[in-house]
Amino acid sequence: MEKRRELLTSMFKSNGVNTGINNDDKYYKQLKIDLDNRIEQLEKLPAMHDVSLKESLKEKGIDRRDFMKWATAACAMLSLPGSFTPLVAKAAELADRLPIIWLHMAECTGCSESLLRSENPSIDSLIFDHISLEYHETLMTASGWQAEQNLENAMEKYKGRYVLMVEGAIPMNNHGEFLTIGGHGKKGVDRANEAASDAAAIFAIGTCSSFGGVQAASPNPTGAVSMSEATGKTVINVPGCPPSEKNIVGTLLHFLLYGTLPALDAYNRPLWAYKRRVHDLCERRGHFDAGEFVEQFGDDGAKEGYCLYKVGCKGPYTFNNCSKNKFNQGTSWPVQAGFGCMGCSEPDFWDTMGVVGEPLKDRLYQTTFGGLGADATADKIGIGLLTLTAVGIAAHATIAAIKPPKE
Ligand code: FSX
Ligand code: SF4
Ligand code: F3S
Repeated sequence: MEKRRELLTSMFKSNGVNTGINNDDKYYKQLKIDLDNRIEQLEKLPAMHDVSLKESLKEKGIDRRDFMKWATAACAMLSLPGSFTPLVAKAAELADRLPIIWLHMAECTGCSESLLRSENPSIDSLIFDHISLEYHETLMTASGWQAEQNLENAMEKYKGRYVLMVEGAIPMNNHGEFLTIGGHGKKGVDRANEAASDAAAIFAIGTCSSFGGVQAASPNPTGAVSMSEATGKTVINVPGCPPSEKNIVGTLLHFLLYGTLPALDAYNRPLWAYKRRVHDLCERRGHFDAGEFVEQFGDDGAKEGYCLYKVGCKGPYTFNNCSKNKFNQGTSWPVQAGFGCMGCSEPDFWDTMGVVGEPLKDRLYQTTFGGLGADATADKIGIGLLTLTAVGIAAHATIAAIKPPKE
């Protein structure tokens, strides 16, 4: 046990933030050496499960070929060259070497459901089964006092080495008493701070934990805030209401592989998942460019699969990889299902993205982003902060009427 402890501690020593953006051969050569070393270290740790990932995939009828196909896709998703596929596969197989504590705050549990609710278990959900999940309120069998005891034990046993994943926003009003958890009635804010103080890394899973989400929507009666605001810690945000299973498992895989924080955008979202707008890779984009829009749900344009901008799609303002990776094992995503993006991975989207089913178009949202407004923000972030190609929505004739924010 002591050996495991030492190894984990040395692995978690951050060697700086990996920028992940470098096409240089030398960079990838060095990266390969670093990741090989990291995998070697993980391999030395004792497995936490009796059944290996290979065995549990086999049991569910998933053969090696399918698994390697999945690893190839995961490799591309993490912006790694194809030659890293065996390393990604190995990291997934070693996922049970990393102790994870998963807390629920104020939320709907949709984030966990996103990962676990599929008719046939996906490779992503099987990997989630395979990780060393020391505590997860909705999945563990213990309840009441026993559950609380399990959490205390896990935090003590893996002090400084566990990964903390948090779902849900943290209510601060009434001294935090809008959320109490467990038999001892511990406040959510106290639990969050306690668990955060000894974590090796903190991931906010979902928009609620990342930015406050629906709980923090105006008038925010409970004073709900994000995990980073409640704890003052560096938190990697994996927003989406819910985020896709790919983004949740990808976040874990990235940490398994690198042991460091990923490259982040202005809102602490990993660039490998959130660097592009939903709009950039949308399958209806050709219709947007051609000015072919659904005017109302159920019309001929809807039957033709036209662009959903005029019926409220917020894809041009939203950074996420849904249009590329989709949900439920790549089955579908909101726009494919015929309903526009609601902007669910953006901060304060309930308050800033306007009416569901209506376009932002020339509406002005002066309260967001220092008064720039959401339209200006889409361009500013798209072109400026994240240096995307200059396909700002203002360039498109159909919405050229966007007005600058009023003084
Ligand atoms: Fe929030 Fe996650 Fe939305 Fe729900 O728990 S991001 S309300 S899908 O489930 O936190
Ligand atoms: Fe797709 Fe929405 Fe952009 Fe239209 S506005 S192309 S539906 S993301
Ligand atoms: Fe959310 Fe829009 Fe994707 S609503 S799930 S970011 S398509």
